Amino acid sequence: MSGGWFGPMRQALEEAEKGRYGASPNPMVGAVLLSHEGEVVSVGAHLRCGGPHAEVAALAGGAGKTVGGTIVVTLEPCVPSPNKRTPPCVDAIIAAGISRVVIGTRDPSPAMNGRGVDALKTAGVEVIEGVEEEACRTLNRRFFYWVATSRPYVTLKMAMTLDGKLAARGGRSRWITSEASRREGYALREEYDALLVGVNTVLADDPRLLRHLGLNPNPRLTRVVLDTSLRTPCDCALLEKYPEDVVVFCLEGSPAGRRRELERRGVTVVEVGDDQRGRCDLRQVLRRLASNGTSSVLVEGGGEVHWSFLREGLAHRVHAFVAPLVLGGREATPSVGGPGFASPQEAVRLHFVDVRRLEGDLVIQAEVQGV
Ligand code: AOF
Ligand code: ZN
Repeated sequence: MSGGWFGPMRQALEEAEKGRYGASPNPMVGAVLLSHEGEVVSVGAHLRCGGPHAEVAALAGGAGKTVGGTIVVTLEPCVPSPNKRTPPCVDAIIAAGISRVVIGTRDPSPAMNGRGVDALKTAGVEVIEGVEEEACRTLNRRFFYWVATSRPYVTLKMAMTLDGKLAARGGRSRWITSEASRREGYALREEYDALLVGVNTVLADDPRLLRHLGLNPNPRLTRVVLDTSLRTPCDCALLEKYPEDVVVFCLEGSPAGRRRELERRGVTVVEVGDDQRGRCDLRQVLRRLASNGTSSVLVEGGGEVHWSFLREGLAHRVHAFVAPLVLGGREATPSVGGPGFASPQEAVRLHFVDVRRLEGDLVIQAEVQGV
């Protein structure tokens, strides 16, 4: 029976993609409205957090043709809840006289899970579940992970030479990869809620860590520095624009004077415990970010930070740009530093999900196994 809903659900999934840059930390959701006769009447997507939900957008486009119709939606429609920014979709669906709702996957949020389905059934609406469920869950893997663990989904972005170096001996890294690769790297910034670097990257590269492409309706995002002893300079490029979006994590007992200086610039300074190796405890860092609405983090170096995330099992994906260059040098910065593992058996295992050529570079996307 659910086979007949495959086509409209694929269309709803395509619609959902329109929210890729704006929906977060809400999930991406798409909806297709079919008339009583089974014709596609309208479609809708959740384009930006705070904006109309996919079902409401689809219903708005089908005014006058909703009675007795079917709405096909990638995620279970929402019910009233105290923290919501918009009115519940279930009410809008019932008020529009829809007689059937086809759902890709349930909403994992405790406030929603199963309640949308129950409310619709109670109102006499037919509910069909689990159409293209895997694809609907994969689409929002970050949202599902964030809801399940109260930690953000983490991707490591690396721009390296063929011999795995992020920078030459002496620290220079501009530019290793092609312009097209750098542009794809910038596009990633539009998709994640937060960017994160180690203080050594701030000191070596002086990055601004801004969104440059305008793909996301929100030009601002959380920018995070891991800085155990508060060495972030107040005159760094990172603090030139939107310093109030910057969060610096340091160890307890960091210099109070430095803390005050940064806070005067508008920066949020957060003390966390140490990870028993003298660095900030990443679990505390991630929990704190998640509780402030950060569902995904893009880590942009350096090698020591990459190592910490991988060793702790807190990185989920690697997006690597590999340039056809060899820098060599045992002092050049490796893409993953730290002490390393003692044997291949201990190595972090990944699975290549996409490998592409891009203007002379290779782009490799890999998922970390077992996290
Ligand atoms: C839907 N359709 O298109 C989306 C849903 O703050 P609000 O009002 O935007 O509600 C956010 C919650 O609604 C979000 O956490 C998730 O549980 C659900 N998202 N639900 O029926 C949509 N984006
Ligand atoms: Zn909704």
